[in-house]
Amino acid sequence: MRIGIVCYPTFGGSGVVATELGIELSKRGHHVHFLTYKKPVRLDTSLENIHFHQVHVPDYPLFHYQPYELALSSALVDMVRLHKIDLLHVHYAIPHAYAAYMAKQMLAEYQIEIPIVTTLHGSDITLVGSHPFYKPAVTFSINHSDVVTSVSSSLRSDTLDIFNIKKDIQVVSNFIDIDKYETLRTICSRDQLAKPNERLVTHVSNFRPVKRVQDVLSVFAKLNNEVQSRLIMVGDGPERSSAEEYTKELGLTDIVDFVGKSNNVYRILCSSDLFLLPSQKESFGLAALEAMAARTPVIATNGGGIPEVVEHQKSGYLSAIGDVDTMAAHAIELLTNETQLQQFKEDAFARAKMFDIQKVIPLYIDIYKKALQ
Ligand code: GMT
Repeated sequence: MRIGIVCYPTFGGSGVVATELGIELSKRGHHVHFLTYKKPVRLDTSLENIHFHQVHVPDYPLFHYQPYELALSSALVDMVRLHKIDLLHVHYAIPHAYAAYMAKQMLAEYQIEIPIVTTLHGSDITLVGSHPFYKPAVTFSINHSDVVTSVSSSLRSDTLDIFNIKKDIQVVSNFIDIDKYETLRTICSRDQLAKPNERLVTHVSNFRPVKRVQDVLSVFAKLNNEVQSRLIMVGDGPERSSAEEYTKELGLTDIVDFVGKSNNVYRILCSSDLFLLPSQKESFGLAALEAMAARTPVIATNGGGIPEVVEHQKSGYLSAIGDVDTMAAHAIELLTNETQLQQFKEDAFARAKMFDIQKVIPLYIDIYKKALQ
């Protein structure tokens, strides 16, 4: 098949999922054409069967907002015609499903019928798409996709609750390349990250308000009162400077490292004893799954799709949003009992294996085949 993938090229989970999906499809002989405004961070364009096309939005001073959807839908038309694309898979409804719908209409003028598969990722539904300014367009684009998938059951029910959806939504969960994690394990080294007597705790996110990064620091402060630890904060975003300020207020600057965005998260995760994800909302929590694939148990909140990934009291612990005392108590319990910690690490890995890419890709291939019929 010749598959066009539209996604965000940034470090966010939806872009990562789209990229990993495209790479795996290319390994299986499909031609995958990525169309985004920048090369996706995890995409190696030298790989066989992988193609990257960039959306350019010319700047024109009349426009207060440059029309990205227009440029994207035009680029989709060109890409589909030139490369004889069979199917478009768009990740994140806004504005990708909308632009794909427009492209589909334009392509019909050339007697080209192109199926659109839309994957909903979370914030496109629960945080952004539900805003009254976007809601009619998002509802329309979902209803006019040929196939709609969501990354968790929780996101599926949120979508059905928030929008007037007339389409079936299939749950295809996010995934992880377990083999890659197992290979990387052989080069895992903790020495430069923490001292031998420190427990290593990690948080990875885009530092948006929904991630509640202050809770990460509050939990860590309470943990560190009992267990000598170090926290690595990976990522960047709007809450980073306030988090750094809060770190100073807590007097933790020597043991909290803000390392910014990283292409090498695995190096940190594989050495970590614990991963913190106290988000207000997660449709899935890909960051938690990546931690678990690196054998790191997770302390997270119990809302959204997280319970579909992390099993409470097995691969981690789940608590109510903002309940930093309970999260800290769980962290202390786990990090003061080596036998239990090792068991949680094994259980986290066993759970992650259930989301192996090899199990999930056939589901997408099946969806593509049905859409093409
Ligand atoms: O807000 C983010 O974390 C980024 C966002 C994205 O689009 O990349 O993440 C969403 O999609 C991820 C991949 O499917 C999910 O793992 C995240 O849980 C989801 N974020 C939210 O629902 C807030």
